[in-house]
Amino acid sequence: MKSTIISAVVALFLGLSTQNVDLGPAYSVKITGTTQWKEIKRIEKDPVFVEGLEFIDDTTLIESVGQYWGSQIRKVKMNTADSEIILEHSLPAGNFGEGCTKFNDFIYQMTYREGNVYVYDANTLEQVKVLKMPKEMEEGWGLTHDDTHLWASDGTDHLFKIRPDDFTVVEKLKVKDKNGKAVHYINELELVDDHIFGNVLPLNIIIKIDKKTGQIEKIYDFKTLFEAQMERVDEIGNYWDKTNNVMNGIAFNKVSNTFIITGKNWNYFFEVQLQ
Ligand SMILES: [Ca+2]
Repeated sequence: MKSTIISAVVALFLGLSTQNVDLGPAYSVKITGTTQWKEIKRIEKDPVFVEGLEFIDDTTLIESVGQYWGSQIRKVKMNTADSEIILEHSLPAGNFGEGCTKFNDFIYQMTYREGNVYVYDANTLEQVKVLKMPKEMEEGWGLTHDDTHLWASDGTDHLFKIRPDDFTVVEKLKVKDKNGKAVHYINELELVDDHIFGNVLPLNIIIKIDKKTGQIEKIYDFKTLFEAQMERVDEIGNYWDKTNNVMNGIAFNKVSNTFIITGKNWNYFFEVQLQ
């Protein structure tokens, strides 16, 4: 997710579905976390509206770009100090790109409220087919996968285990904190072994969720990375919005055992190690 106000206006203008998650309460949510992580380095990136991020090999990311203008799926090569787009594919007009993940030979990319799931050849990014978003999900937000299934978020307090062949839901997992309280607005996802990591809109935090129980085991606070990004705001121009351009994008590199973290219209991929 989401540029709330702008996309709501654009969605209205385009006559798109108005059935959606009410994001207003998200902006009053307060969740505190730990700073038990360390920054390894910063890598320059093209500032785009990141809605999905995942490594497909140890130096290449897939990145989903959202908004009702310029939505894309792309491959990004990670160099030592910067990054470069090596392949890109634009979505049809009126489709807002959301979570993306690679499973077997295909890359899946959800859309926000348009009901489409685009499936691409993982090598060429050519569109192979279009599936439909499941009726159980209110919207398309984050997407990741394990060895057998895809896992998605829809902006609520649930994660959805999904069949890769037809994108139907086989399990709905409620996410709750240590006091049993539901945690909503779960956004971009990353699955590592038995855990799913998720951004929570609009907070600059990442929650670590037990994939079997939905229990949140740890909450990481990355406010200082957001503050580092704020120092680059002048370069972004007038489409920078402190409320909307928050952290969104987690990708695990199993070779280095580190995570890449970024955000909407951020200038950096931050490489971090979680403890
Ligand atoms: Ca991810």
